[in-house]
Amino acid sequence: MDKIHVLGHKIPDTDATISSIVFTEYLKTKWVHAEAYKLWDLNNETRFVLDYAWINEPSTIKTLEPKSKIALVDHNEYTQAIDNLADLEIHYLVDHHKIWNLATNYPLFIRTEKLCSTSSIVYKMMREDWIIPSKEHATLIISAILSDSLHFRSSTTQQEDKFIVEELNLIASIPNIEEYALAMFQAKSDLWNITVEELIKIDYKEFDFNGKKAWIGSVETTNPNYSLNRKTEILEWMQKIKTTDNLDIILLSIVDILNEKNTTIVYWETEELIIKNVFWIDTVDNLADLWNRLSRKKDIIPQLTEYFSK
Ligand SMILES: [Mn+2]
Repeated sequence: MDKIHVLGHKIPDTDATISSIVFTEYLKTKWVHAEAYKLWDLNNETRFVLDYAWINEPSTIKTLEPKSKIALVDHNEYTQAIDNLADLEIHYLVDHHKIWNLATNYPLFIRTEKLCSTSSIVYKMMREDWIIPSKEHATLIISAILSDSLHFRSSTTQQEDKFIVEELNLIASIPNIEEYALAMFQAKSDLWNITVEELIKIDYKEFDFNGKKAWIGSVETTNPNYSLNRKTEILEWMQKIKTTDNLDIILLSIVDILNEKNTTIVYWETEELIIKNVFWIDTVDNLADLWNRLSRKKDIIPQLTEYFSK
């Protein structure tokens, strides 16, 4: 049987990586030949989590042979997927994002739910089939939930996600979830040796808003001032990226995890006007205070999508 390549999104984060690992395990219990891959290097938080759980990093691929069989986890948009997605056969999709431009010529398995992480959904599928995750995988799934929900701070968090963490910790036995989450966020905020370019590209996604090309970045951190103090250099890099990638919109949110506050760096007048029209918020010195809009997928993207569909 052909192998199913299980792929998370570009600029892999903790949930994309972990959902690809645990969904691969799920497929294996169904006697499906599957392997998880990542599309790029992992961030410090994901590395920390994999080390803690004693799990190896998936290997990296950039493209696959045409007609390769794949599973998409934690994304479904072309702009965020493996480069030659159009040449591949999508056999599975497990996700918790908006559905935008996915179309196939053949039947496939799709499962999406409004849970805070794709890993929560994979765990539900395991539970429905009476599959008990190993201690290592239970640790991973808890970590993905804590990461995507910013330890339940994000508006995407459901009661069900909290129950899943409690239930899985009977297996994982993480002594103190609060301390563990903080250690994860500190690993993610360990930015001292990275360049400004790496900083602004730490977690970005590209979107197509009705023909407008948008680049929406997010730096989730326990130390927002480190990024905000580099605003001038960041703006220079945003200008470069906007030109080279031919973008219509570029925004970078600095998300203060502990104080639950989003300060967004707004590149130029075009973006200022959008922020004003969409959120009724004025930009001062290239900074817009977006309050507690912590979640890109729920508090930013739907509003922008609606604005550009008019
Ligand atoms: Mn996710």
